[in-house]
Amino acid sequence: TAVIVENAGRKKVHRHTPNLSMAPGSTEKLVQTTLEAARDELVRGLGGLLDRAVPVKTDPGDKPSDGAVIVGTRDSSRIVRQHISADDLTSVGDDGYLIRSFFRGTQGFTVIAGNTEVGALYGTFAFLRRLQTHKSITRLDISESPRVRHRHLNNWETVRLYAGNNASGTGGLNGENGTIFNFTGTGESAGRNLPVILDRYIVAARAMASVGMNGITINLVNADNVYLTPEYIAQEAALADALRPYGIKLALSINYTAPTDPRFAPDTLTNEQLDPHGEEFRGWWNRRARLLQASIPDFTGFTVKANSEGQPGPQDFGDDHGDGANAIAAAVAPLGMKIYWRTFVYNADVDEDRLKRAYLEFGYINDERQPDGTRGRFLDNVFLQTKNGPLDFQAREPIHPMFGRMEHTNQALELQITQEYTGQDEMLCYLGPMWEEALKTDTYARDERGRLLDKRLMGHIVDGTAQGHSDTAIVGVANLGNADNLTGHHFSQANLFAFGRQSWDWTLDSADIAADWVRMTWSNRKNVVGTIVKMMMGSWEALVSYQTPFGMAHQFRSSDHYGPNPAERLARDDWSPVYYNKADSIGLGYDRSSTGSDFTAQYFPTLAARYGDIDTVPENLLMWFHHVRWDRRMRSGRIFWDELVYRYQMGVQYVTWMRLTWDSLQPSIDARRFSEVKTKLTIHEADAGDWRDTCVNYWKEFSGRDNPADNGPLS
Ligand code: GCW
Repeated sequence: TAVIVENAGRKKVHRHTPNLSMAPGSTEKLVQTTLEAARDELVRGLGGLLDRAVPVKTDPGDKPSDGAVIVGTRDSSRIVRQHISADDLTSVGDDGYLIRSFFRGTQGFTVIAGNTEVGALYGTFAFLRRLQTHKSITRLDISESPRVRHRHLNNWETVRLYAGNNASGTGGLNGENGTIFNFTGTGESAGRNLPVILDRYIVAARAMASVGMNGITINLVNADNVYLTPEYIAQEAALADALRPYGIKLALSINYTAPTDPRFAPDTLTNEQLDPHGEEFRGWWNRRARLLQASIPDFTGFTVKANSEGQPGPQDFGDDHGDGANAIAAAVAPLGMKIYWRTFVYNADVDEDRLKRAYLEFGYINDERQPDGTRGRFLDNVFLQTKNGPLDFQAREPIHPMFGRMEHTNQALELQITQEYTGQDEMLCYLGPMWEEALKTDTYARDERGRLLDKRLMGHIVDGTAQGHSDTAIVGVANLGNADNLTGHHFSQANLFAFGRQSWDWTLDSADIAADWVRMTWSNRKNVVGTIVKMMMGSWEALVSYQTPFGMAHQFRSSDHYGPNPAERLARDDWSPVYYNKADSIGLGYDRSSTGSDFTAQYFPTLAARYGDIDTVPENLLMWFHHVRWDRRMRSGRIFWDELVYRYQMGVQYVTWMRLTWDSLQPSIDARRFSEVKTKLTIHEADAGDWRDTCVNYWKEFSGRDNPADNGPLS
């Protein structure tokens, strides 16, 4: 075996931070070109997997040696030019790759080729993944390209960490797994702040590239303007330089009223000058964007949370989301940048039902007829970024009704990888099946003449094939932190991995993804793979069962979004668990059918009818759409109350089973990670029990019923 990479360092990527350097004592290496990164991955990966040193050749001579692996583009590599036609390569697009086996007599070699160097890097990782997961690497004829163009992380990171506070930063969401990028370098990390590059930035970049992610918005959506100051831009440029070889481009979250921040003096605007149609506002954003582009030439644009949860926005000045988004988009369009405008809005004046508000604030802008006869007011370089469900990353939600309804607008899907509402870094919860369920949900979308679309799963809407969009995006709220394993809980890595794979190809099976991950992370032994995959595949449904069964939503205590507090009443109705559970002596759940808020009418007719009728709504979404009588007969034959209690108990029992099952794996798992996961599972089991007991005891006050007889003792 040899690794052959011709001209790996030929096209030096221009660095904008002349003294870019790794922190002292680093084990990672800074590479300058993507082909250097691919070469290093092969050397490291093959060397480790085959347990022997693998030589690198830059000039293969006439014939590649037996077992050689050649990586490149037609431009960089003579062997690629000789073996892969331009047409074949063109068919996989910018980010795709081909992996092909070639034979000469008894000798063979493998060519990994991309149209671009990044494509070749993705192919390299895919090849290593095959090897690592014990799939065949002979007779390969693989052709792959992503279904979605922009596969980004949103890194909810604050300048300061709000330890333990869920609402403001990643501190609470990731538990002890604190902030990944180090801008301020105080205390222990003094001298280790950007522009110094820490190992973990490169590790994260490699992890992201290994599953095809190609962008990251580095700061929290409740944006601090400091990220737009020259001091920070210099640091961001260093980060961009370090991540660039891995195909990862930077973006920033911004605050709509940043132009009025005195920190930018003398370049500041007054409130009156924030008019989105005026030159001042657009000029300001254009100047900031140019400043960014001067240091980060491939800077991709801005993520905006506006008029949401106290963030300022165009509505504060009598303008709407279309005016605001288009103003900033127009300002940055000449620079090739995009705006990811979030639709996570829920202004209480819009409607009594929080779930209806986003569509009411955005839908009409999509429908609006334009002077040139076309429809949809949002500019082409605007993405509306929408969470998978209509509420807020609950463990099970119906799909957001805006998917399919925004046909004249570019839409980005936002998923939450960090487990804010799914156990944070304490609970083992594999989210692949949740995303698969959402992406493969039939929207029953129709065209303007009322005909059902052929391709109409949520994934088809997102990948553009349903309604003919060429610019497409999936964004994941990241769970990266400063823990050695990047994610805190070892099993949270699986969610980062799955996000990458599913944003590349949403049609993948989440169980297959889990199996790959287990093989790459824990072991290739059949019984270990089978056992861990089984644990993972049921873990999300178990969490749904002990937290929010049958479509119960948002019963989290407000202090940390981790534990339960179904009785909580907060200043805002729509933050209060009681608003969602609507517990009374009759039953439980929120009537959103035509007899209630009529939220169901926002779905296309087939889904609206299905969800709106208590007899046809899937039971796992029951309480999202209906107030369910305690004595309602469920499909199992049990009454709702009994089934509900049973479901809570089942969820907890699954966690007990996971804990015992993990114990049985001790001989096959290294001691450190075994005990770290074991500790987490013990906490997980206790906290799942707390969810069951707190919720069931509270519901009892309304149902007046006791534990069902066949349910065994609840503690
Ligand atoms: O899930 C909620 C979180 C907030 C977050 C908000 C959002 C950063 O509790 O912390 O704000 O969603 O998506 O904007």
